[in-house]
Amino acid sequence: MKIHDIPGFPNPLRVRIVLAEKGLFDQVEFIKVDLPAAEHKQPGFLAINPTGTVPVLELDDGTYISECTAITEYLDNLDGHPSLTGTTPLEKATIHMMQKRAESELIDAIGIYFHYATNGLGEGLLPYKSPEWEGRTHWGQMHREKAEAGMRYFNEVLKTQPYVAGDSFSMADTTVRGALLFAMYAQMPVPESLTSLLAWQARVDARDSVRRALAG
Ligand code: GTS
Repeated sequence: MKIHDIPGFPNPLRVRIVLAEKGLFDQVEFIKVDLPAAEHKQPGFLAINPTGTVPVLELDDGTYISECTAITEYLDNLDGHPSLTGTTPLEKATIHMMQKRAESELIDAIGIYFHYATNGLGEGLLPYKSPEWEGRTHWGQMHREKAEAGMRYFNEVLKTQPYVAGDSFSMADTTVRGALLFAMYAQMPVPESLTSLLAWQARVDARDSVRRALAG
């Protein structure tokens, strides 16, 4: 298997944590995609993921799977013992619900803020981020506020349970962790008042898998 991504980046981190959780980190080949140079917006990459985003999983038979949730489902179920995506109908539904909230309210919102209201990844990618659009900064700022509200929401969730989708570490936690990495790059750190979210981050960062994935 191959993973097309770039180390140290937020959405790639989500899948790298999954690889480490499943003991697969050393069994995949990582192929670096140059995001600042907009390699992911060129025809060669768009042929493997028309959405133009990383990460992408490439299977040995040439199948390409994009979207962190889809990649996670695949990797988690390979050994027949899913540990990150749930086993009962209720677990599966809850994990997907919470991870979707983490995408929409946090990681995607931070991404929009980063790419539209700041310099983002710089000149190479700017042409793909609507540089002529007058409303782009305002739109970006709106998403920063959305992400700040998302942080407050997850802080409330984590007041009453140890992990984002309940009692166990799951795919939903990988999404929130990726989001907080993105928040750091976007210079919107978690406010000190959100103590449950910060305690969760410390707890999650103590996991071997997360340490490994953060190391690149
Ligand atoms: N929903 C996608 C997924 O789950 O894979 C999101 C993927 C995504 O947005 N990836 C970012 C990307 O490729 C990488 S990162 O910024 O999170 O590290 N962005 C490219 C771009 O041009 O915005």
